[in-house]
Amino acid sequence: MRKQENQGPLDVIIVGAGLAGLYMLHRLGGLGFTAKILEAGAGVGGTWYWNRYPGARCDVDNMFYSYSFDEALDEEWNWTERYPSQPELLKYINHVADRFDLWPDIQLNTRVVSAIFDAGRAAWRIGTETAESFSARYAVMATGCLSAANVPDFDGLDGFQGRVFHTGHWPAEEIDFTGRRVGVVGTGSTGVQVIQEVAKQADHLTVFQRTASYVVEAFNRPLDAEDRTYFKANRHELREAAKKTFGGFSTMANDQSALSVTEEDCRRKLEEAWRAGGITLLASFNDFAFSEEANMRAQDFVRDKIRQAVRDPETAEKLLPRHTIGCKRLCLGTNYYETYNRDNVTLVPLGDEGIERITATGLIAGGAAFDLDDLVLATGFDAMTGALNKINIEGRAGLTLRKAWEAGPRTYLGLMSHGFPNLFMVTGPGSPSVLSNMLPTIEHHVDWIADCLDHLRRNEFSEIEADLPAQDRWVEHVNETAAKTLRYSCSSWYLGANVPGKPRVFMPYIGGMPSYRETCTAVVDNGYEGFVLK
Ligand code: N01
Repeated sequence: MRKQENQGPLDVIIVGAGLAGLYMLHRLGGLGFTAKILEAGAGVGGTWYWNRYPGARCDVDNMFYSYSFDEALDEEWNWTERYPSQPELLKYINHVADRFDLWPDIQLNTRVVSAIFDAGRAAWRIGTETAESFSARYAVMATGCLSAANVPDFDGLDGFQGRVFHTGHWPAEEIDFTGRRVGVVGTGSTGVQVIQEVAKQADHLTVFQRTASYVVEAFNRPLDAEDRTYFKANRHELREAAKKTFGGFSTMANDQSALSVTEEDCRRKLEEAWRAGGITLLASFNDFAFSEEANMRAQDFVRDKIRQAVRDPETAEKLLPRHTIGCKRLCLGTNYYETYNRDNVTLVPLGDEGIERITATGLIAGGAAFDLDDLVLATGFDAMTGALNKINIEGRAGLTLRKAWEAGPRTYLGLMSHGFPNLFMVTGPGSPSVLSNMLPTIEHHVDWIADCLDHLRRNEFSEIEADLPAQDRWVEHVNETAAKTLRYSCSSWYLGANVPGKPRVFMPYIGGMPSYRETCTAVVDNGYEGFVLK
């Protein structure tokens, strides 16, 4: 193992070369800071590098899921589909790295395992899996909200003789399922995408479903020259309008209660939103997230869609979700429910005992044995805190982030955590992050951090830290805001409920992007209120 102290201290080490890390590097370069990205993967792209499973695509319209910081980039890039596929996104991200000459400051194949704060020098020492060591005054964790795979501890998994894939670590080479009996575990956003594709290839596909999901129709389509001309001519207005919405998505929300209209009118409006396609269905009315009665109207609407799509009534019944709609993230599909009309697809709802065990040749669930050649785990992520907690982060006086967050994450604005000076997070817990359109949200955080570092340098500060009382007030506000919604009524990854033993805390901030942006701006205008600058 190499043990190496790398070149002299840098201004900033960025961990992760996804959409956040790359833009951070670009901004810092523009400000004249010395910075370097350390990236575990063999390429850039983060989420879009690792999640290469068949069917992987973004479920946000490309116009709103692309960088907005550079006019020429927008002008020259031509998206080909409404929802970009993983290969197209990866090509775009590589193009960004080329176009802005980012490669010289990106070190690939470098997994960061530790980050230790040296209080005497007010600097971070970053250690890697191969015992390399880097030093920088600031560290920016651009490690992603959904990047630490959740691999359930299934009894017997190691003894399975077939192939096992986790969707979040999909191999780079093409995987052929022709003639094979494939089992997919998990029916969240990822499972839904992978199931639709594997069903077309496998000899037989068995889907093991713990919780039935609400899947809305994508209505994906190829884009033509007219679409592109429209977007390029109107992109500023479209993006500004999107920023004023709760999640930064394309649709202006309807500020009307679902209960203020007749059931028929409610259905008409939902049908209109359904036909438009996309996960903004629930923006059709303003109280789906707050009122169980209103929520039931949307639930019934989607359940009826499922009954219409699935020919076998018994299978349809098994596919009907029963939880609050929107409590778990809505999934996006293209004829997902119709997949269960195929002769080569079987749905197996899991009972309370779940998957009992994996055998050498398949698995046992509900007392029945299923023979499988391949097992695909679409079992999600240790979300929001997983990637950070995998790194041994030690702040002031040896305090570890794992210890500081053992009862759930504690941050100020999702940007910093008390006890960890000069360490920033991009879209950390306590920020809208995963409840919003990630790209504008990433740009917002990166701009905030870059401007902050510039401010510190201009004013000759060498240290910034979240103030404890300010952080406590923010955490309370984050919790109070979530408690007013129906988000505690299901077992979602937002609550950490998918990972055994994880504290049940609603991790993202659910106050909406517009008010969050205003708060971040006000904090700066008030001299970085709630932060201690030294
Ligand atoms: O993960 P998930 P995901 N035994 O946690 C099941 C984003 N995303 O990778 O619901 C059996 O949602 C689990 O069951 P349950 C998006 O934000 C975006 O699908 O916990 N089953 C569930 O069905 C999304 O929300 C895109 O009861 C087990 C599934 O596995 C987030 O990523 C595409 C199990 C996991 O679903 C995560 O989605 C894809 C066990 N032990 C994802 N453990 C875009 O298009 C878990 N499950 C942008």
